[in-house]
Amino acid sequence: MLKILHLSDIHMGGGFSHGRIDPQTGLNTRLLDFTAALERCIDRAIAEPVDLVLFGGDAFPDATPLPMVQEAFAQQFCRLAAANIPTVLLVGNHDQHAQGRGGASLCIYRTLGVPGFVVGDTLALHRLETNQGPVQVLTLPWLTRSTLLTKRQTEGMALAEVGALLLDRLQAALEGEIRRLDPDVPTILLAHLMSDRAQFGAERMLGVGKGFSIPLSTIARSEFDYVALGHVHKHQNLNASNEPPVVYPGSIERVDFSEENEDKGYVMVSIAPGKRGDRATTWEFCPLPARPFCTLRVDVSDCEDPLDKLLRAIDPDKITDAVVRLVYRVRAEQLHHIELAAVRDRLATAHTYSLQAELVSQLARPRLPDMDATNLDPLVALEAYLGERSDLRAIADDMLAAARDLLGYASPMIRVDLPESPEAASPELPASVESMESVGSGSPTSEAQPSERSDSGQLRLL
Ligand SMILES: [Mn+2]
Repeated sequence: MLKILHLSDIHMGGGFSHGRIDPQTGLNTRLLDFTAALERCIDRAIAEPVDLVLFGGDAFPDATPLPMVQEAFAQQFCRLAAANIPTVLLVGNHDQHAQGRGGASLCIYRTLGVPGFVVGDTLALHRLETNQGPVQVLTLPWLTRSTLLTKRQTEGMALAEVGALLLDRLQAALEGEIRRLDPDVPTILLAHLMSDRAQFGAERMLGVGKGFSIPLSTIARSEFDYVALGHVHKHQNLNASNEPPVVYPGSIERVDFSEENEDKGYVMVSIAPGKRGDRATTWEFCPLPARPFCTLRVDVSDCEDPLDKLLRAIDPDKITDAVVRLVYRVRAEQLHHIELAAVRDRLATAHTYSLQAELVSQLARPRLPDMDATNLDPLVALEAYLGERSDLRAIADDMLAAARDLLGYASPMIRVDLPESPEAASPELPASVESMESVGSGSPTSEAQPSERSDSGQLRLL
């Protein structure tokens, strides 16, 4: 029986704004959390021991991690080399430089010749020797235009056409690799991609939009015993028949608030020996004790004693050691009734917290027309937003064009009817909401890194 540990989306060094400085080590506590989660995965791999470890990509938040972050990552994976456990490190979108080349933070393992380590930075078939005999791993790193197409081939093409061509090329290349497979050897596709069937948190829906995704039928092939994916942070199996299982293990720790309600963990896979078609694959999701995230939403705008309501909304026992965000709707004239020191005091059991006051102004007009946010098209939302922002009129068309490009739209815009000017807005519409935020800095302070914030639906890839 071939035993494999499959983990993905480590994002080590990310989410520092949710942590604080650990007084003992001087390191951000979220780095310690992510390291502890990775350590648990490696512990399990060694304790079993497994015959192979597959990493599905996105080691770090970007292509140039800090040396101490690189080191924390290397210290853990190095233990696999010491235990003679073959390991495949796949390059995800976060590991690539902007031009889609490289993945140097992982390629260093190949350069150094770490025994048993393979880096998947191209579409390639690797034959690995394990304690249970040979295994074939087909690596498919995050695909960009430049991976399979030259600039000249895509000149003048709309993004949707490029996407279709890219998919054609991928299918042809995959087909070529599949024909080379030895049917008597267990075979795994290890890929960092967005599948058209993947589900992800509602908050992320707006941000990720309709980027390039790969049909499940392209990857759920009977030639594979298991399809090991990375990219989507929510654990899921895309192929209910399990022939083969097509599994995202998800991230090993919560990267942001969109993962508040998701279990975090890794996957243990077993493949029985035999010929193609006879080999049965079983798998199991193994949860990790990720740090809890907790969003508290309170509307105090209509009450007499806003501080009391705010304090009662916070249960110190329920937020112990959690990363907390307290979002409260409040009227401007209530602000001076809210004694923030008392609120911070009540939040003291949290690991860290942030306070986000949403100002309700009674006279203002609505920011956006009433739209159903759950299946709101991002472009419609952007256009509606820009329609309300006369100060952005000069760059509105450029922003829309850029958004269309990012989202992969080729077709003309869907238009929504908006009032021509602010004066045209109906005074009966509900009050507007503005958001202002202060990051918790009571006893434990956090280093706020605005560029990293993604909880408010900013554009961001997984
Ligand atoms: Mn990714």
